[in-house]
Amino acid sequence: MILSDILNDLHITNQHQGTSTGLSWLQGGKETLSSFSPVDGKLIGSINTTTDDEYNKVVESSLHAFATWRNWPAAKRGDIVRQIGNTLRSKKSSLGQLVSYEMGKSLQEGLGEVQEMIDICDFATGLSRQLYGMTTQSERPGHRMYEQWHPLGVVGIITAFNFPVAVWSWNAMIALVCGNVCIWKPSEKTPLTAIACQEIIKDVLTENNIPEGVISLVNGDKHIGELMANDSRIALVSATGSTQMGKSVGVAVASRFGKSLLELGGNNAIIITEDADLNIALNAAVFGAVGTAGQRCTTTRRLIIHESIYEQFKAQLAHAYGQIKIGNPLDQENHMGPLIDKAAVAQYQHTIKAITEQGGTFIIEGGVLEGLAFESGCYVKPCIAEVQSSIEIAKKETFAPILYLMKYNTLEEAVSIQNSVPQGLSSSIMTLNLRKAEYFLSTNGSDCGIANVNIGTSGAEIGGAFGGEKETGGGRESGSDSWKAYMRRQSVTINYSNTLPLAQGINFKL
Ligand code: UN1
Repeated sequence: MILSDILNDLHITNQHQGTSTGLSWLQGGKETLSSFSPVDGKLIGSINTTTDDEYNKVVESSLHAFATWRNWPAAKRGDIVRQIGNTLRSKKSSLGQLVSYEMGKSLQEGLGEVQEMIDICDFATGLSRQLYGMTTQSERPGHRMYEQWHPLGVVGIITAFNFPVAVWSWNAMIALVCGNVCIWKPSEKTPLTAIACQEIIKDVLTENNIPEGVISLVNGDKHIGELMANDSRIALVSATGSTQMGKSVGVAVASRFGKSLLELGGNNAIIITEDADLNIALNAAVFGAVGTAGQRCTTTRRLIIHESIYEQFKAQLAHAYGQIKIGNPLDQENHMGPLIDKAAVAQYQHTIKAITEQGGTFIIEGGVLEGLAFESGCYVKPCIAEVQSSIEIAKKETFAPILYLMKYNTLEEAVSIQNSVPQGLSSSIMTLNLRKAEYFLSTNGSDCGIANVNIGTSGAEIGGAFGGEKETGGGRESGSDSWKAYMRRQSVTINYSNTLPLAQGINFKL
């Protein structure tokens, strides 16, 4: 990878403005944000962060753009999203490499993330010719009732470092075809991939004479996120990140009667039954636990294994962990790259200590890797601990490759262990037994937003509604009818008779 070639292809420099109202880049304040790669610790570039003044300019320009954009036919808006998808196709390699270098995920996963963006563009383009409302029967003669959907206005999108580009696109592409305008606040840990995305769309916007302010970017720390959460000009705030962050955003938005869409922490488990295909279970567990170095909200954190196959599976897992290659994620030989930064490493170490203190036993030890290849200080070993399902630390989400093994006897017990955590994002069962699979999917089964059979907990396709229950926040993004979160519903009743009958048979005469 030659960084300068990639930055050139993406039209970004290593000294870039960090605020855009769609077509123009604003000056930025004195504060700069530097992006260091967790891969080698090197500075990739610095940007000027958004000032409060600029933030206001961006919101004003968004409101202005909304007045025009909402009147574009949805299919025409879809055509813009189609063009964005095509540009992403041509930039997939460069953007995928930059994602991998700035965030630290493997190149395959970096490319996969850009593919996820392309997929959502296709989905949103098709959706732009749908956005269906329903009709219903009126109780009154000569009346027609139906539902229609209108855009909300300005949609604020706050994203996390772990999916620095895809999660923004799930929100933005759907919001756009629905007729909204978007303001994106990316993670301060991955500002350059965000700038690259803004540059990619800028070309499409310019070529199509799109009003300034349809897709904007603001950059900075949590202060900018707080401005958005408290700003009544922003109709919907869609936030992805920790439960703690989501709680403060959710409360602030609710206190001004705004809408929020929260996609927060997960603590995802795979139940491995005695009649599972153990090869599938093994691959799913390893990818789920070490993929993205354990930094997906869908990462597999807990394996709940039937006691009759527990020892056998444990041995297979330990053997598989022995094969994992850790190192520069751009080298396709490696399975796992670094954690995002040293604070994440400290959190990983803290959790390892807590596991031992709370009675867990490591079957694969963790530790921070040292040496020339790991000089960023962000590389850690994926580890596995055997624990009692009730220990406190296993109920928390640590964004790191730490996997807990737990034993169960009955399926009811396994499901109850799975559901015993505060989070409710993704879940999975490995079984070739139809009854067990259906029990897991029944009302008595998994309480998560995502429930998979013979698939791991991560790697969802964009076509389903993505999100989870409980402390995961309850929001749904990307596929299915998630678009409804980006629109307001209007119930319409039309009287085409020549009298005015009242509902509920009320008699009112003048
Ligand atoms: C996230 O970690 O915030 O299902 C999103 C998955 C990916 C998205 C993860 N498609 O693992």
